[in-house]
Amino acid sequence: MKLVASLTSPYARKIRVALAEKNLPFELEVDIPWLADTRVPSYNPLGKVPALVADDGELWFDSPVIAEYLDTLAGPLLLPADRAAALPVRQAEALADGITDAAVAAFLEGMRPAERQDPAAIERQLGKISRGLTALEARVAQRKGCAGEALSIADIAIGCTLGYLDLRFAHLGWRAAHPQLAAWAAGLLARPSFTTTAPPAA
Ligand SMILES: N[C@@H](CCC(=O)N[C@@H](CS)C(=O)NCC(=O)O)C(=O)O
Repeated sequence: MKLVASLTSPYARKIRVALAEKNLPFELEVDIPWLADTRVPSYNPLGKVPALVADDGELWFDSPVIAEYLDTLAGPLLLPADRAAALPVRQAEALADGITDAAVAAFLEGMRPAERQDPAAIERQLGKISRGLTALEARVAQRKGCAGEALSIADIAIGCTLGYLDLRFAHLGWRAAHPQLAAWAAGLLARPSFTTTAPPAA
């Protein structure tokens, strides 16, 4: 199978970590969807990474769907097979992905020429990040859908969100504001699946 990904995408990193944790072989095609010559739209009509080409030729996109597909293959399950048990994991994953969405939106707004930036739009996204991290910290403390004994897709999503904040928003100092989350994440981010997929320096 082939994964189409950029090396800085936190969503693509989710899948690279998941593939490593499941020990599934794959070919990595690096493609930056913002470049004029990108081939990403030929894999995903939405033009976003990650996209996965399965061995049977089926195309999968959106990281939660790809992760679910990987669970049909081999390796430790990232999502409980029982649908009710999977719900809190899905919720924690959505929370982490939502923080990533806000961070990406704030980063992109901040990349616009200064005179075209909307400071209120950036503040709005920063509010989502701050509230989201508080909610994540509570979930980790309660082991609600994440931070359990087995690594889940929610744990992976949280790690990738925090890694993206380190990459683009280190100045926000999320560790100082959320020490319990930081203490738990230290072990997570030290796993080989995370250290080998760390984004290149910004
Ligand atoms: N919900 C999607 C988000 C994917 C996404 O937004 N990827 C970004 C890279 S970080 C992208 O490809 N953006 C290109 C674009 O929006 O045109 C997922 O979880 O896979």
